[in-house]
Amino acid sequence: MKTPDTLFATPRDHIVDFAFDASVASVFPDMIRRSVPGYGEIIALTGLLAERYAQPGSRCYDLGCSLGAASLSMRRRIPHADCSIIAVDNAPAMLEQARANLEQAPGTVPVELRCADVREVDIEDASVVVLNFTLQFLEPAERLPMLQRIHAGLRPGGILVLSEKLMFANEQEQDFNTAMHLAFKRANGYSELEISQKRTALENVLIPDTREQHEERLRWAGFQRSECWFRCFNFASFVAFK
Ligand code: GEK
Repeated sequence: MKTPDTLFATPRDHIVDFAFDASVASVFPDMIRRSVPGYGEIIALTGLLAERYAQPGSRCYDLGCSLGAASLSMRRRIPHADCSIIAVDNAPAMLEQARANLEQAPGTVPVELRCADVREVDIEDASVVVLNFTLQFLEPAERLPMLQRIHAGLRPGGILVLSEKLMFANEQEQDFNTAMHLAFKRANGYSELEISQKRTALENVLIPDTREQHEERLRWAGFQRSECWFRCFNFASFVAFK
């Protein structure tokens, strides 16, 4: 059974910036499912995207893999045994749990776990690269160089799957989506205290962009085309084609 997320349930005198430490790793599946509308769909459908776009003998990357959900989904679906998956995260507590999850569900495609910063990982001979709710944690100025490196490391015909929390330039759109996200978290049992303490902890750490910023940046990075293939309130996933 998933350990329930109660990390922000009791009042804190001082809220420090959110960190992916052992306490987060232990409740992560429950936390992300209750906080990100559409997370389960995005994970499952990432497997289908990998099934279609993984090329024989190529590498698939899961950058900011957390507990390895997207890697597991890709491994279930990739039809080429000579592919490999490289799953990267810089939080040792998250990777430790990812290792245990991957060992419990063996598959034919090998998965290499790397404890590293995604900004420093060489992307080579790739057909599928997944950035599932990770780009939003990089400094805004570091986002374009990251996408450029991914584009350079992809084979022709390869794809980037980019999932992110969105913000909106239009005030009414922002208000509607913020309100519905709040309703989603309340409906999943989070209290007002938990919601507001977590918001404070994430304030300086998770900086969202608008859909237009993402689409423009993907073009600047060299992708010939991108599509927003999934959206639920203020969460979206794009697929960008090389
Ligand atoms: C999923 N993709 O379940 N280098 C490496 N890892 C990083 C970096 C960095 N510079 N910055 C953040 N991370 C996952 C969910 S969670 C999203 C991704 C969330 C890692 C960080 O340690 C964490 O594990 C992950 O990116 C973000 O499909 O919690 O909202």
